[in-house]
Amino acid sequence: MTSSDPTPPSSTPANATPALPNPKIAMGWLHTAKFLTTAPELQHLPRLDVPEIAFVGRSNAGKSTCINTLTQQHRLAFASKTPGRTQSINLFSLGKQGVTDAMLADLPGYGYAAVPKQAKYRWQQVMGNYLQTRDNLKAVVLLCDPRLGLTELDEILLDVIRPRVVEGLKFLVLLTKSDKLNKAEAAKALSIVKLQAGGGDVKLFSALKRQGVEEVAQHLWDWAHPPEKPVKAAKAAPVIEEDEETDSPDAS
Ligand SMILES: Nc1nc2c(ncn2[C@@H]2O[C@H](COP(=O)(O)OP(=O)(O)OP(=O)(O)O)[C@@H](O)[C@H]2O)c(=O)[nH]1
Ligand SMILES: [Mg+2]
Repeated sequence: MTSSDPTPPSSTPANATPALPNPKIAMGWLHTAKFLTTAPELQHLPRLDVPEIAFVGRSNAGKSTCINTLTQQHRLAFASKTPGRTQSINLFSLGKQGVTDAMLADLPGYGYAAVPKQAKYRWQQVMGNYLQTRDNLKAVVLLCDPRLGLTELDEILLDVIRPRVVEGLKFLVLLTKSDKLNKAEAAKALSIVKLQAGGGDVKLFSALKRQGVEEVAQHLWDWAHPPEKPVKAAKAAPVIEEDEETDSPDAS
């Protein structure tokens, strides 16, 4: 390409069609969600090889509601006014035509003061273990009530997953219940949490007003369906003439 060439450089091969965002496809795919299993401990979870996307955050942040909104199913995950409603890891399978190609994981929330110390400790262990060792974990969505911002427990969670984020784990912070904020409050919360999240992706989300729903759906789809890496063309083997006297294909 010369400096006068108006075509910008592209990493997409000329003959490949780049995947365009299509929230309808993403929403249709999310609607296929089905309850798979519930597990109180990591060792009770089935080992899976499809990408898993975990929803984590404080109790009452809106994780289960977010899953229900994204999957367009009212009662898939148990949502409740009472904090601590989700007590185990719940898995929901996704995939069209009965072919499972991803999982959503709804995790119990943390930080609810009324939970006995023993249970809190047990849960921290389960969650830490899950986030550090779940092999097929592909992405983490951290839900946070913007009126609280990222709390100390959220920061601890960020520390736990940081090494995996460095290795490619996808990560998104959702500021939930954004319908409870006016524009100025929302903009302020967004910029504060962006700073706290160290430049990570942060979005406003409201199940009530459906803010951010399609955008988040698209993220989930993209994480579960990364573009295939182009297969490098095999280097053509040098042709060796039959009567050529050489014992090395590289000899010239
Ligand atoms: N106004 C408003 N309320 C919401 C929204 N999302 C969730 N809520 C409410 O927040 C409360 C908690 O929601 P859940 O989805 O159960 O929260 P959770 O994070 O799953 O809670 P745990 O399972 O206890 O960890 C419920 O009363 C929801 O109706 C939202 O976008 N807007
Ligand atoms: Mg829940």
